[in-house]
Amino acid sequence: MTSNTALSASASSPVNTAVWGVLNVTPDSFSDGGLWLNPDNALAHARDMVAAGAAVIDVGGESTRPGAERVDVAEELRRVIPVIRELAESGIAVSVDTMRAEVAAAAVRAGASYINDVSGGLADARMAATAADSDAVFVAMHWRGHSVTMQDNPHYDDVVADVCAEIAERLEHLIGAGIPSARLWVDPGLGFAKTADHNWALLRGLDRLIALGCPVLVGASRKRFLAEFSAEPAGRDLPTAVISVLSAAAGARAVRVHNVADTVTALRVAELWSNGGHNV
Ligand code: PMM
Repeated sequence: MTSNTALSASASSPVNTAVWGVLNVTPDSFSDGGLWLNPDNALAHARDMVAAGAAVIDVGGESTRPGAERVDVAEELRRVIPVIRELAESGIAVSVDTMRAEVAAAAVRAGASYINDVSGGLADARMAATAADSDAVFVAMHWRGHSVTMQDNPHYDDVVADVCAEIAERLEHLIGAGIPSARLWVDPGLGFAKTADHNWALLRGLDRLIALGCPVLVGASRKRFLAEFSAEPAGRDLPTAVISVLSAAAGARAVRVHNVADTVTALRVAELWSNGGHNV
C-alpha cells in the first residue's frame, strides 16, 4: 500500500498532525489580504483559529503571492511584532513567516517559537546564524527566488527528486551554520516556482521528502493549483481539507491552513477512521 492511502493507525496517523493557522497581517496576500491588518482583528482571528483547534499561529507581514513586491523591513516589523507579542503572552504558540533575519530575531524576542522562512534561509544570508542563535524551530521551505519572478517557467527534471535534493542541500548548510537538526523542519513549497502539476507530484511524493528525516509542513491552503474547484480562494477550503488528511496520512507533521475548522474536522474524521471510532 502506498503511504498516500494508508489511513491506518500508524506512526503516520493523522492524529499526529498539527494544524497551523495562517495569519497574514498584510494588505495584499492572495486570499486574506487586508482582512487582518488591524491588530485587534488579527488577534481576534488568531484566537478564533486556536479555539477551532490550531496548534500554532503563523504570522506573516509580507505577501509572497506570485508577482508580489517586497515590503520594507520597518513596515514588516510594525505589522507582525505587536501581534506576535500579544499572542505569545497569552500562551499561544507562534510562528513568524519571514525571509528576514532581523524580523525573525525580533519575533523570537517577542515570543515566537518557530521561524517559517519560505526561502529556507536563501533570501537573507544572516538568517541561518540568527536561527542558530535562537531556540526556535526553523522551517526551511523549498524556494528558488522571489515572488516577482518565481512563476516564470519553473523547470525541474524530476520535481520530487530535484526538490528533495535542493532541500537536502539547504539542510546541510543550515546544520553547518549551527542549527541543530532537531530544530529543523522542511516544506515542499507548493506554488513557489511550481506549476500545478509540480504541486500534485510533490504531494504524491511527500513520503520522499519525509524520508529526509525532518518533520514536514505542507502549505496547500487555497492555492492557485486548486482553482479548478473554485475561482474564489475561500471556495478552496474543502479541497484543502482533503489534502490535509492525505498529507497527514503520508506522515506530514503539520499543515498550514486558512480555514482551521474545516481541516480540524477532516483530520478528526480521519482519526476516527484510523482508530475504528474509539476515542484515544
Ligand atoms: N505559503 C505561503 C506563505 N507561507 N509558508 C510555508 N512554510 N509553506 C507554504 O506553503 C507557505 C508559507 C503562501 O501564502 P499564504 O500565506 O497567502 O497562504
